[in-house]
Formats: sequence, structure tokens, C-alpha cells
Amino acid sequence: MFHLVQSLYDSWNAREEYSVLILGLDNAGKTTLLEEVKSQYITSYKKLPPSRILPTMGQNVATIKVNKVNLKFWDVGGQDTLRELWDEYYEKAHAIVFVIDSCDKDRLVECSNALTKIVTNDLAEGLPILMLANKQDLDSPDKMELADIKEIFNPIAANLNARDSRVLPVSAITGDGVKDSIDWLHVRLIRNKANRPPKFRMLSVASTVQQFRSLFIQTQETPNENALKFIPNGATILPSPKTPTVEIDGIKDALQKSELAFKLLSINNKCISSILLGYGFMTVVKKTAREMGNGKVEEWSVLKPQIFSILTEHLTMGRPILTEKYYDYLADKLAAQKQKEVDDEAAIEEEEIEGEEDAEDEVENLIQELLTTRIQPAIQEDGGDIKFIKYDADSGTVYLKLIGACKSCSSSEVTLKNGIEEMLKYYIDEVKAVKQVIEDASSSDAQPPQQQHQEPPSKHDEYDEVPPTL
Ligand SMILES: Nc1nc2c(ncn2[C@@H]2O[C@H](COP(=O)(O)OP(=O)(O)OP(=O)(O)O)[C@@H](O)[C@H]2O)c(=O)[nH]1
Ligand SMILES: [Mg+2]
Repeated sequence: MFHLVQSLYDSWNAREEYSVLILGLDNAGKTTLLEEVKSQYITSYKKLPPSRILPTMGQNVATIKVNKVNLKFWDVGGQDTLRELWDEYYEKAHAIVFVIDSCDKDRLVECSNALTKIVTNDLAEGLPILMLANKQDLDSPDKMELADIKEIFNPIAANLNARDSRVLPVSAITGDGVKDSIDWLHVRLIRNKANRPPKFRMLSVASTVQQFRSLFIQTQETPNENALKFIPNGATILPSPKTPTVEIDGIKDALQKSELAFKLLSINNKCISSILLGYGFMTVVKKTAREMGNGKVEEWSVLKPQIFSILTEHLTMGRPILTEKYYDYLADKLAAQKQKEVDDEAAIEEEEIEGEEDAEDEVENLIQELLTTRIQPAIQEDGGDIKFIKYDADSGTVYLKLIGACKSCSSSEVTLKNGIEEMLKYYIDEVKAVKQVIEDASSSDAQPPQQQHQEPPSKHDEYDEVPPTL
């Protein structure tokens, strides 16, 4: 089993990477094209509306996965002054996409000069060149026919000696022709592999941080020395603040729920025991000496760089955090929860009319509400979370499960008794005790998001003591 896991892990991490330059005059549509490529190849990527794409003053970088390789695109600004910078990129590039505005007849000479300059640069020798006649969706009288564009650019391409070249029609706005272009590139990059070998993508913090300077990950200690909270600035882990936290507590669980968790749980002899994913954070809990079986707990100084690297890589690649299957599962849960709320409201209205309000349900709703509005935010701050399991009306006991940093934490019992129990008892007379469920019988980690309310219910508004805090 370990070998299977290891090889799966390797196949996710060891990948050939080809760098593709997107060049062309300013206004040709390079950035718009890159946005379209990202939206077609990166699941859950939402492309920028064209109105928000500004002339590029530096570069835009994005990586997509095509079959088993990565294509890393470098969209470099095309303004006259920025073209000087293009030369800097050739040495490390594996192919060039040259974007042409098919409706810009006036700048055709400028355009062919720019291309000539590229192909005559020694450093670009042997690179496959794909010329894209962009803006095919436009119906302008200035629009050049593809045959005319080929007539101009093919002679330039003829100077390319052994390298591959092609002119293809596209529309970066509608996406037409984008897939054909990527397919062409993919085949040529592999074919040219001996000439320009790909980079082996390394999971090093230095390389990923260098590419994506906007992502910065902070760590925060938690009350549990075996748990560390990672907070990415410039990216979120789960799609919305209302998405319930997801706990993954083993390789098998990760295979169902999250590729990111799978990678993390596989490191250093599987020394991580669980991962908690929240909207703006991820908590990593490492195994105790007893859980490791060899009496040795892995040091954070060893684990931190590896976790940084995997997380940075995953986020900057735009890879989904949860598996598609699990997103579907959450969506179904959410839909079922919404339906339940509608049904409950209808039932309550009916009961109120008959004067038979269900006290038990009301207590349970209050507990859920307090957990969501008062308790969960404080617990998540510490890198953990809490799940409501059930309320036993006969004994007045609330059963809760602590996860993430709270799990196996020496202070979890104190948090539970002094913090949560006090607070629930204070607000809800019917609650007499709170107990921790260590092994949750229900296999579900996904509690549906609960309705968010700013204030507790009105019947508890008028308190005359200071309410307990966590
Ligand atoms: N109709 C149409 N408009 C496009 C298409 N591609 C780009 N545009 C428009 O062309 C303009 C320039 O697009 P950009 O993607 O910013 O061009 P660029 O090549 O990145 O320009 P620089 O960053 O200055 O080098 C924008 O108004 C885009 O909306 C296309 O396929 N069809
Ligand atoms: Mg641009």
C-alpha cells in the first residue's frame, strides 16, 4: 500500500514543465488569451472580464496541466519599451506563441518586424513558434484573411530552419481555436524535448515563491503544540466563509476529499495525523510520539518548509483544494440543509398556529446558532473547529466533537468545560452539560453551513451579567 501511495504522490509532484512565451504587439490580446487558457484548463478558475484586463506593464504567469505535463505561460507586455525585455526570456523558453491582431492592418509591418527579431535571435533557436491570428470573432472591414496572414508570416517562419511553426486562427474572447492551439503546442513541445529538455518541476519554496510573489503564507501557533495553523494571504483555501471546515484524518480519507491533504499526509513517513481546511486557513496536526510508534515526533522546523512548499505550489497552480466528488457532496448537503430549513420553518409556523412549539427543536436550533456565531469563530482563530453531534434533551447534554488544533490538545477539555459549556449553559437554561465525542460514529465531516445571525435570539438579549467568553 505504501508503494502505491508513494507512486501516486510522486506522480503528482514530479512533472515535466515547459515554458511557453506569449509575445506580440501591445493590444494583440495576449493577456486576454492567457485568461481564456486558464479558464479552459484550470478547474474552478473564473476568468477576468475583458474590461478588467489592463495593458501589461510587466508579465503574467500561469501554469496549466495538459495530459501529464505542465505548460507554464509567460505573457510579457508588448508595448514598444517592454519588447526589449523579450530577449531575456528566450534561453529558458520551450516554445513561443506570437499573437497577432487580425484587424490591425496598419501595424502589420511592425508586427512582422517584431517576429523577425525573435526568430533571428540565437537564443530562440529551435523553438517551435505558433502564430495566432487573434480576434477572429470581429467583423471588421480591416480584418485580414487567414490566408493573407499566412502569406506574410510563413516566409518569416521559413527562416526558422528545423523548427516547427504554424499559423492558427483564434478568438481570445470567445475561446474558439484555443484548444487546438494548446494541442498543437503540446505535441511540438514533446517532439522538441531532446532539443529543449523540460524542467523537472521541483517543489521548493524558493522557486514557487519567486513565481508568485503575491502569495505569502503565515503560520500561527495554536494551543496545541502538535498543531500549526497556516494562513495564506492572497488566496483562500475553501470557496466561501460559509463553507464548513473539512477535516481529513488519514490517507484514505484524503483520497476521497482532497489532493492537497493527500500530499501533506504523505510527507516524512506519514507523520501528519490530520488536516483541517477552513476558508482562510489550514491547520496541520502532526502525530504524537505514540501515534508514530517510534517515540519520535517530527519537528516543525523540518515539516514547515515542506508544508509551505506543497501549499504554495497547490494554490499558485490554481489546483482545486477538494476533489470534485467532495464538492458535489458538499453541494448536495447544502441543498438538503436549505430544504430542511424551509421545511422546519413551515413546520414551526404550523405548530405556532396550533400553539405546540417543539421545545426540543428550539433548544437544538439555539445551540447550533450559538456555536456558529459565538463559538466557532473563536475556535477557528486557534486553528480548530467544533462540530455539533447531538443534544440529549433528557439529560440536557450537548455532544460536540473538537477537530483540527483542538483535537488531542491538552487544553481541549478545559476549552470545552470552561468555555463552551459555560457559554451554552449561560444562554440556554435547558443545557446542563457539554461532552466531547472522541470517536464520531457518523462518518460525515461535512456539516452544512449554518445560517449566520449577528445576534443571539431575542429571549436572551437582556442579560444582566457579563456573558462568558472563550
Ligand atoms: N473582439 C476581441 N477583442 C479582443 C480579443 N482579444 C483581445 N481583445 C481585446 O483587445 C484589447 C487588448 O487585449 P489585451 O489582452 O490587453 O492585449 P495584450 O496583448 O495583452 O496587450 P499588452 O498587455 O499591452 O501587451 C482588449 O480590449 C481586449 O478585450 C479577441 O479575441 N476578440
Ligand atoms: Mg497584456
